[in-house]
Amino acid sequence: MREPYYITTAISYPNGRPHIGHAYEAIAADVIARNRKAEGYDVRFQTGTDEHGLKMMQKARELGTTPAELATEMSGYFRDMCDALNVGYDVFIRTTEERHHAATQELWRRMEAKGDLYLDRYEGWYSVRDEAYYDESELVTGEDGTKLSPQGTPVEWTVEESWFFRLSKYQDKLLELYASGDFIRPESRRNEIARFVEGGLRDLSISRTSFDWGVKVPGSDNHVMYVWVDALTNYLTGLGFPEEGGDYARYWPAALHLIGKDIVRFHTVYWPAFLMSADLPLPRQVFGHGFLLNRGQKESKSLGNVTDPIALADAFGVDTLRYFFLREVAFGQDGSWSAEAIVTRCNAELANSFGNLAQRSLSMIFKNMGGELKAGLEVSEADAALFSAVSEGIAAMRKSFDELDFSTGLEAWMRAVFACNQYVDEQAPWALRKSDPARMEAVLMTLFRVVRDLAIALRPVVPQSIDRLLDQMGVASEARDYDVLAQTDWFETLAASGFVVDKPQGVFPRLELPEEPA
Ligand code: ME8
Repeated sequence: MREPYYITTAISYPNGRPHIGHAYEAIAADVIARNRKAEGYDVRFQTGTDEHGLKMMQKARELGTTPAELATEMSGYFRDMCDALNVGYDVFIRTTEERHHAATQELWRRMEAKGDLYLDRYEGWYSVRDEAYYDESELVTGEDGTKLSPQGTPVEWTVEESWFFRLSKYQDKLLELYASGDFIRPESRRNEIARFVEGGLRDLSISRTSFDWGVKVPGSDNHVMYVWVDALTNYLTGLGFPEEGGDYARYWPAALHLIGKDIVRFHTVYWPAFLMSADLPLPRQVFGHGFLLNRGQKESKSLGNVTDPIALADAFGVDTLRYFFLREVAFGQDGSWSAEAIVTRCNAELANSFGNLAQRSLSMIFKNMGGELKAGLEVSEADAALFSAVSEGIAAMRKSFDELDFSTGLEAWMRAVFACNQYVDEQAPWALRKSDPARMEAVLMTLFRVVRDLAIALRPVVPQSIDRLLDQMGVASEARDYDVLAQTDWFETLAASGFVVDKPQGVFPRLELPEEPA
């Protein structure tokens, strides 16, 4: 039986259309999911929208609509974005779904039964924008002298009756959790959170009476739950919780919550504490990725540099964008994108290096061998050296991908591609056509084999392009996972099947920089 692997993204606020940061996170999660599938895991991949809370109410009011209508409209755009970017989630959850209310209320009841909830009054600095209360000591002073949250958003002194969660009770258990393994990654974020928790935890206000757009508190109808209690529970809802069999039994605890750096605290302090309180198993890892910047700047309406990720994919190609994000950004750190950087990177690596290697190899097989594959040819020292260079490169790549270090992994993959291109130049099969046709065939068959392996290794990143290439190479669609890399007789079997390479179609076109709008 295949091992389960449950991966989730954050659920996005549908108070506007998806931006490039949402696309980045969805793509990274999709690559992880596809990589795990190719490794043989039984993957479950969930994403969705976080539809409650004050922020949604305020936005709806501003637009003259209801939060429910706003959520429905915008949530559709998030789904469209996933479709457009080839993000193959299994479950798209909306927190306004009835089953989610039921799951969240059940979690609440379990925390209450544990004695971890109590009613009190809350006073504090509240940021509407962040939907969070902050400690006086955490506030910063804005340019005009006003108090701001650590994220730089305005805060207001707020007083209300509220349910509290005994977060303080979990301080030691949380610190043990951080120390015991790699629950929080990357390392820098783990240290940051551990320092925060060591500083002492205050009980957390987890209900609101000031508005009603949320999940009702069981037994306290005038309270709705703090949006983060409800939001975090989405990871359970999508598995059918509180039903304890079925998908929940199969996939919980999650292998990975992939989220951005700004919400690490919610996922690594509050969430495990809620789960400990409810006696539920904890997710195995939370990874806080960095932010994607536009030429080094945060995208914002006021700067007028907000980019629609679907338009970007239309301009450059979905796979180009996917490759660029993972190759260019050291995963975990912030990264920057620009049209020039996308074009330069992808032309150099996808079009000129790998695309050209595949295209040249298949073209020569088509032209010089009538497209026929030949098995059983003599393997020279140079061929053997190339096979090892490629399999080592792919092994290094897979190891880095397992560690979610995509840029290093793709660098290892590129080195293997370079080794192949160097081999082509040195062996010069075009010159062997007349002088030593048997050797030319051996060279081209070596290339055919390494191109298949490099293609399979890259498939989670650029699935559509690689599938088009593998189709042209006669590689069966069910033989595209990593287990085939270890097979020794696939090539003989394919050659014996009578498969013939047709005139190849390049799959990684060279890109041009779009004209600057006048
Ligand atoms: O935080 N670059 O929703 P959200 C990369 N609803 N990632 C970015 C980014 C950027 N420029 N901007 C945002 C929420 N993100 C909550 C989550 S989860 C139970 C609830 C990331 O729509 C951000 O870090 O503001 C988060 O992981 C995701 O996009 C959704 O952000």
